[in-house]
Amino acid sequence: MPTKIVSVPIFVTALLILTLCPVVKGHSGDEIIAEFGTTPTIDGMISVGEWDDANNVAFPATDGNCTVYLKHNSSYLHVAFDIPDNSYNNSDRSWLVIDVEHDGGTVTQTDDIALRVYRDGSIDELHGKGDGTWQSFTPTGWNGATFSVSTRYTNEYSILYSKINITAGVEKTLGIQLIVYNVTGPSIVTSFRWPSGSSYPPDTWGNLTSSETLPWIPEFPASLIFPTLAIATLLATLVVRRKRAMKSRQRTLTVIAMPS
Ligand SMILES: [Ca+2]
Ligand SMILES: [Ca+2]
Ligand SMILES: [Ca+2]
Repeated sequence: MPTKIVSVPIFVTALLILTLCPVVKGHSGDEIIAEFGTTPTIDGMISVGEWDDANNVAFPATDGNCTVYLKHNSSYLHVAFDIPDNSYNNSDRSWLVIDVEHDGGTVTQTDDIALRVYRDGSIDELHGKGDGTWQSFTPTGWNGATFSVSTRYTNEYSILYSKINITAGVEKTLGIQLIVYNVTGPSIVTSFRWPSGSSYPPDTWGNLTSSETLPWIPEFPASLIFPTLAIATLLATLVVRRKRAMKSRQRTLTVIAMPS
């Protein structure tokens, strides 16, 4: 039947379009989606164009809005902080806080980690102890760098998937909190946080996810979409024609086999 011949390729094409087009999702509230992007150079500097393909959030900080960029490259989560801060202190710093198991709670657990990059270029790492305090660990599985001028500093992070229990291609939501510390003396620290109103309990942190259709792996290159659709349609057409030919041959054989 002619209708069936046409409908199969159209069905395959429609299925491919649905599979290849990412679901559009808003970036409102306390959720960030890290989309696939180019791999940045972790030198502390946000170079021209280097983070243009990242999603970002902004929140009020020391001397203006801090902007934080997030993206991934199918092996690493990449994060950059751009922090306006007119008062240099070695201990000015950003915090990238992650609830790896996304299990919330009122105190940080051992899966909750804080990765920190200081304005003087040093880095350190904390893990929750489960008793309301943090414990210091040697930084492993990630790298960070800083770049500072008189009016601001920028921090870049590169975190290996295995550090935060991400498997490429598998959906995973992380808890996330972004913090900026402005240090103006031996014990004077002002902190700024995203999500707004978040604090120490992981229950107050936001969510970090990746593309729903292709979680934590590269987006399908747009340049390959139409060639792939064309090949799929051609293959579907060939399959249908082959089936038609086989049916036709069976009918012929049946006629020949009928007794006269
Ligand atoms: Ca850079
Ligand atoms: Ca400062
Ligand atoms: Ca946790």
